[in-house]
Amino acid sequence: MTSYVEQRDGIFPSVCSLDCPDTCGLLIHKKDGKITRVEGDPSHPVTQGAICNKVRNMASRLYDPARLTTPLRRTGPKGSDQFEPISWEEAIDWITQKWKSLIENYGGESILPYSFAGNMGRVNMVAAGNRFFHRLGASRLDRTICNAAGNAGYRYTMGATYGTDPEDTVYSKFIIFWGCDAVNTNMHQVMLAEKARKNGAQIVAIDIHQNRTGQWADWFIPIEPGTDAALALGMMHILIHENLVDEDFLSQYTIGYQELARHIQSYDPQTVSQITKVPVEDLYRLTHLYAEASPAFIRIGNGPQHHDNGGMFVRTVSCLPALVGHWKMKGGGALRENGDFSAPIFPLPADLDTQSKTTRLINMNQIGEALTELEPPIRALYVYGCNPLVVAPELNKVKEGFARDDLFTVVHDLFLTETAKYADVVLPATSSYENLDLFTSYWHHHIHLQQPVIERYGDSKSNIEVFRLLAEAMGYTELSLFEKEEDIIRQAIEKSSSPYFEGITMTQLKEQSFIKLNRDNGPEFPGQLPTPSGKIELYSQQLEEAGHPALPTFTPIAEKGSYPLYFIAGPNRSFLNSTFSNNPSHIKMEKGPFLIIHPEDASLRGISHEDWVSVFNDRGECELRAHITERVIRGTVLTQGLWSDQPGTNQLVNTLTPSRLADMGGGATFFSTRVDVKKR
Ligand SMILES: Nc1nc2c(c(=O)[nH]1)N[C@H]1C(S)=C(S)[C@@H](COP(=O)(O)OP(=O)(O)OC[C@H]3O[C@@H](n4cnc5c(=O)[nH]c(N)nc54)[C@H](O)[C@@H]3O)O[C@H]1N2
Ligand SMILES: Nc1nc2c(c(=O)[nH]1)N[C@H]1C(S)=C(S)[C@@H](COP(=O)(O)OP(=O)(O)OC[C@H]3O[C@@H](n4cnc5c(=O)[nH]c(N)nc54)[C@H](O)[C@@H]3O)O[C@H]1N2
Ligand code: SF4
Ligand SMILES: [Mo]
Repeated sequence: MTSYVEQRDGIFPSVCSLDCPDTCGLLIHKKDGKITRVEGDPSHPVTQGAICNKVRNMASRLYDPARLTTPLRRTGPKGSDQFEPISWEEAIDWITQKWKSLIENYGGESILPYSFAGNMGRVNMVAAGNRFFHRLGASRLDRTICNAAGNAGYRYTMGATYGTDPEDTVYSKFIIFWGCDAVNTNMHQVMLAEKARKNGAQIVAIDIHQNRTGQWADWFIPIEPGTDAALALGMMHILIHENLVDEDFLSQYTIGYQELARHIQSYDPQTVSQITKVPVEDLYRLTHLYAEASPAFIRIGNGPQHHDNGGMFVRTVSCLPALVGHWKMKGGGALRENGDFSAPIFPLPADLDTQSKTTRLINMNQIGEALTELEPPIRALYVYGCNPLVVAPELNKVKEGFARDDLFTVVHDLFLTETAKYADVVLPATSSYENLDLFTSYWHHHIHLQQPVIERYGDSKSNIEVFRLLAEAMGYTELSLFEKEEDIIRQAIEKSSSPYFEGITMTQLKEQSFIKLNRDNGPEFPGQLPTPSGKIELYSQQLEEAGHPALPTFTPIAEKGSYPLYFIAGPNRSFLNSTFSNNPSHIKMEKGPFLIIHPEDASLRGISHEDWVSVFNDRGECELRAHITERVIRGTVLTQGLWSDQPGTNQLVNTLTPSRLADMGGGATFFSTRVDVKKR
């Protein structure tokens, strides 16, 4: 059969590779070998033919004239955009000579890979780099920038990131989007909730500003940043006092109810209302609607876990469905993520699993400190699928680290990103549409095979192709370092020890392009959970052993200090983190980075609508245009989108955010930032 790439015209199945929960099935339209249109696959049960605007316009990114076509060598100072083309042979030779000498003099731990989910393909994001850097003996990266605190918190309660099947949420009768801007960030959950609404469901959004999701919801509840655990504890207080709990469910499926019932006494509605600024009557109304719905569903967003107390927030909210017993009803429960259903499929191959020593682990949220303070120092970085000089916290420190003259940096990307400008060698990456890869979702249960649909762009290479070249030049001989994509994928799905993959074959996946995991094949849910007790842990001994309160608890966020405003810089609609922030087509859709500020906070500072303002704290400063609206609560300012630093701008929001770690999982605390604002 001719491959999709060889067929110059036609419509081909594909999958979105971006770090978005929806992992959409796509149809790629081609004419003369080039993509002319990208649409949602109408036959995909979750995508249902609908995709976001940013990916409908994917072709403008793929064919953006700024895309890299050859390897480059830096000729100007670090951070400049002065580079000259070199060949792949020269690039690989230079990198591996440098690494060999570093390994000989300082050991493999002097080298650090830095990567995240720019392309969610399991071969290119996970398997290839893990194998290669394990063989090299490099320092290990703790990949904590996204969801680490929240997932750690959820696991204390539920054992794994196992939540409601989102396709079942059409049966929910009461849906809470809790710190989740789903209209922008998880649009298919909105489509499913819309169906539920047609069947009588009510939709609530709890957020620090009335974003698009809050405007679409039936009821928007504004809350003080970082106080959500208190709100959930207040709900528990009312549920327990009014005996709205499901005692049968509690005795069969949970441990620690008696301890919890005593513990929540201190979270009476008045106290909780003072902490959260949610009026007492709203707290009662929310709790009653929640308990009386059959069933209720909570979509737990990523936002509130980007606070100092983010782990405990998720740990706490994830106890609520157990109190009312809604896990037993179709469409009831909660969903933080569902990634653990498809996670354990890429164990290290036997020929590499021979080293007894594990190397040092470096938290990616503290890359600035790691590069400027760590002993023995990191002397070389290999960055792929990630743009730390836009997305990592405490950017000025990160820049200081990347600017070190004695640091040898390689960046593999599709574009000359802010990070790539600090590289000694830049390598051009293929897009996911040029690769063979396996995709799993961290929200729904379908897995996808991406078969290459277009020719590679210029002289670009995929992550795994580069790792094979590097392995060869390093003189490594382990066969698993040279394994083909198809063999890695076949083994991952057909030899997986996961019950959810049982019966799925590569042949089937090639024919159908996506298949739903068999969730019912696993242990009974929520009957046999991977917690120490096998039950939902309202009381967690494990948490206590890790130095936290064993019961759900509210702890105020750490950063108070002398700056009067919270600063919350989250994602926007038209970018995917910093991806698209350098593409003129997508910048145009978004218009500009704005500072959203309450009228009273603006007038206190003499700021008018559309004024340019400086947002500042001890870590740095950035400049944004003020948008005055009552949709944001007083005392909090916010901005949306991780904008690149276009010439003449000063809009890198992470200049202001702290590299302090959250309470659990080494997670990031982007949203626990304090600032002040003044007219520029
Ligand atoms: N269009 C688009 N989609 C995306 C992304 C993107 O960049 N653009 N990024 C993807 C990625 S990597 C992720 S992790 C997800 C994230 O998507 P979401 O899960 O929606 O998380 P965020 O957008 O980070 O934050 C959600 C909301 O939390 C609110 N928030 C902040 N602090 C608090 C608080 O203390 N309490 C409450 N209740 N709310 C608070 C913010 O105002 C925001 O509206 O989206 C993915 N999808
Ligand atoms: N202030 C603030 N900061 C945040 C957040 C926030 O809400 N607020 N969100 C945080 C979150 S949740 C996340 S997940 C992170 C995300 O941060 P990142 O993981 O850095 O995500 P992107 O900014 O999308 O950058 C991905 C890069 O990978 C490149 N890429 C794409 N495909 C490939 C490929 O196949 N190979 C290679 N080598 N490169 C490829 C893209 O071109 C892009 O430059 O940002 C975090 N930073
Ligand atoms: S970014 Fe999300 S919503 Fe848009 S196409 Fe990709 S998976 Fe679907
Ligand atoms: Mo993320």
